[in-house]
Amino acid sequence: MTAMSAFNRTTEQWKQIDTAHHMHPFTDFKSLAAEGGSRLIVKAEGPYLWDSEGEKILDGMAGLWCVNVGYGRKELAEAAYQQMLDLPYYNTFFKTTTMPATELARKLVELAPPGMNHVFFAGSGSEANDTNVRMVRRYWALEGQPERQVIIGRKNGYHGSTVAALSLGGMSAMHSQSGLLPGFAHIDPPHQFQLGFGMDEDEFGITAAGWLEDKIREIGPDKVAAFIAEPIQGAGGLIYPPRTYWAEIQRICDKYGILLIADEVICGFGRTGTWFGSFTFDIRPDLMTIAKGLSSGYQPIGGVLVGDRVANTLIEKGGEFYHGYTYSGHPVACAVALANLKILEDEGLVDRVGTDIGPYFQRRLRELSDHPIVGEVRGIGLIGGIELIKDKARHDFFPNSGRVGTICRDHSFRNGLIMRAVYDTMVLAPPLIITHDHVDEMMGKIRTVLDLTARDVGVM
Ligand code: PXG
Repeated sequence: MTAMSAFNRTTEQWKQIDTAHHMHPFTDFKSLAAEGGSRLIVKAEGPYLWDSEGEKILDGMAGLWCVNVGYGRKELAEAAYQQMLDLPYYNTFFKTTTMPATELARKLVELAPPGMNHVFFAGSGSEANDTNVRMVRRYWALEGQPERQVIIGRKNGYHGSTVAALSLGGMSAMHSQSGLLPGFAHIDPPHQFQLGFGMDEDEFGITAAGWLEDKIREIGPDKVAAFIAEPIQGAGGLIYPPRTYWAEIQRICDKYGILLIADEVICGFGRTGTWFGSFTFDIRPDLMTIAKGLSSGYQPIGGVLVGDRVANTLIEKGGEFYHGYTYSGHPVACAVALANLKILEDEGLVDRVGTDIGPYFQRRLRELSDHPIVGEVRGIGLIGGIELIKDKARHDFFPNSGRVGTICRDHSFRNGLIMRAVYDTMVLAPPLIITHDHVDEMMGKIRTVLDLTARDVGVM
């Protein structure tokens, strides 16, 4: 029995209604309908999902990179229930606050890198990145340099789907449909396997970071407001930074005085084996975007952790900041986020990713490197990518990037494992609670799926 059992519909009926009325995100509506609609997911426990046909699926993506504490956590349901009884909603706009929002702000500051002492809450990662754009431009206006407008991001960077967030991001397909806003620029990501193959890693890291300096010079340093990047580029294909990359990016940002925004929406809350990707890669951001793992996806919530440089200016010189969302600091979302952070701490889940399950997952993942269709395996902690390639020896990629990735993803779904395909890179970001046995189960399935894919496309 689930809460929805009362509707007493067949899977077919659910699918028909869904196809008739529900426009899904990032979906070709017509071809989804032609395929008979979506798979209906009905329940979940730990790292597993079940569909309406009773099929059990290992969720290698923690939902959408977010269910860090795994499914079925009663503590989170109870936190929501109790907060809904006490105070289901109140805003934080007009000289009012709530206990969950206040305590969550305090807790986040405790976890954040030193010098980040404030939080601005939003409802999602996209909204939080809109907040970043507003804050960065306001900061420079208050500092007497209003011409500093341009924010530089990276090609294939993903920062969300609102118009400002897609402009920060570097997804050309999104730009072409929705209109890239003026005042945004993009540099290539540090994707060594594609852009610097055969080069010394340290040298490539410096070269790739240098693309930021080139872009700053091209635009004019007095016009550049900020640089935004994910510590590890997630939705853009699991692009793992070379060792020297982040230190050099940091040096360039410092040299030109531009603000550095670390988008921690995927890397935050334990994914890389520390609380934030900024710790893993020794980044000193001025602003950090958070969402996803903040509540493990149990409630929609995001935010910006604001460093002292920006906060002091906004507070001391800014007057009223005309910005906020109805659900900024939503008490139920904040209560659930607090309960989620408590689980991460009490169960030592972040340390476990750093010292136990993360290294095991990475070691097992790298064993797949010997497979003929696997070009490169990369990642850290519980985030990993497997880039598929047509001919390893000749470093030949598949034509029509994304076609083979999709074949592989479909095989994976059919074999009871959710993997995400980004172009021809297979991506994994499982819940942080997975065990060694789960990892073994996952690797067994992946090998089967790689074999099937390789056979389909003539690599084996
Ligand atoms: N920043 C990053 C780094 C993200 O990965 C966002 C911001 C936006 O967050 P919201 O909460 O507005 O979605 C994201 C979201 C995918 C996929 O297919 C990835 C995301 C969202 C949807 C799909 O990999 N990341």
